[in-house]
Amino acid sequence: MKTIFTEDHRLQDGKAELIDGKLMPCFEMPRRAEIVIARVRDQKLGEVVAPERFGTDPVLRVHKPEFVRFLETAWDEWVQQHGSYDALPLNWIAPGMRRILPETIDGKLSYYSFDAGTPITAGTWRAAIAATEVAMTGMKLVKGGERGTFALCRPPGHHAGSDYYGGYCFFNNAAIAAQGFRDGGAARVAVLDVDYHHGNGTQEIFYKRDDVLTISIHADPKQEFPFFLGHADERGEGRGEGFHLNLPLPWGISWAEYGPALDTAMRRLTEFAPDAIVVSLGVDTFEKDPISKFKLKHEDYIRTGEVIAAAGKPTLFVMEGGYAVEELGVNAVNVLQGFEAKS
Ligand code: FKS
Ligand code: ZN
Repeated sequence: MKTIFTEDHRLQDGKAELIDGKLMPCFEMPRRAEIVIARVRDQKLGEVVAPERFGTDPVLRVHKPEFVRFLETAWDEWVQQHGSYDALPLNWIAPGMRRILPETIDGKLSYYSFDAGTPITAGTWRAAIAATEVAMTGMKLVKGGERGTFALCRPPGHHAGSDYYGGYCFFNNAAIAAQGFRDGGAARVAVLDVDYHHGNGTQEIFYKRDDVLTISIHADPKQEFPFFLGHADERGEGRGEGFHLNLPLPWGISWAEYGPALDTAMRRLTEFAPDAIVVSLGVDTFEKDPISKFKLKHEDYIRTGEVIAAAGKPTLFVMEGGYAVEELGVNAVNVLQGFEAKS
């Protein structure tokens, strides 16, 4: 299996995030991708290729132009106002308030974000664009006939909505690739999100559509970030009704509960008969993940890959979360090797 990777991910290197009431070193760090690419090479998974340039066109297919422009200029506006250190928002809209775009950078950060865990840095724009190009290059390879391809994206993407960022995500790499498959001629595309956290951005982007089936298996939002989306009764809207599936699971579960949820997801996915699958591949479901509360083990990732392969569809894996940094490579590559074993 080919892996798409670029060193440009290093340009996103935030100092701190607000977590558990403390300003702590960012869990979403460059070393994450370095560990994964090292394991890809070590296991001889396949060729590692650099992304092609796509620019902002594919990004604008799923994100609003004013949001894209905001991210392009946010760092410069922040530096002008405050100086050269990471930008974090401080407050957000509440029901009854009005979502009117403020003129100042602090207001714009609040308008376009949903948490204080996602610093905008000097290199955020370039790293985030590079990650979308990694996903798009992977999409092109799968479209060209590859059975499976790994887009080693960083920063991740599944929390980013059509006009907001947060949860370490700026652009929704998986959604951009899914839309890329559609624009490249696929009639139906499925996005399967196995990250521990609900893929709220992906859900929002495709919620009213019946051409992209979205499925997310995640920690119940009654207990876990992002809290305000990801419940089981969210099934899509309008034409999209029945084309979104949330499978929330409680804290503490292991493969005994996860396996059946994955089977349910794959049954719905197979019934949809997509031309391609995009997997939002988060491995923060791991038992030793420092910010998560599922209990999956190394071997469960092999099983996950096998189960996904059984659908028999061209598949693009897009890297999302995972914070047990030293074990990220093993877990992510286990999924890919499980997939290859059953392809
Ligand atoms: C825990 C607070 C959690 C933010 C968690 C972000 C998770 C990001 C992710 C992604 F794939 F996008 F990277 N704060 N007490 O893993 O879903
Ligand atoms: Zn996650």
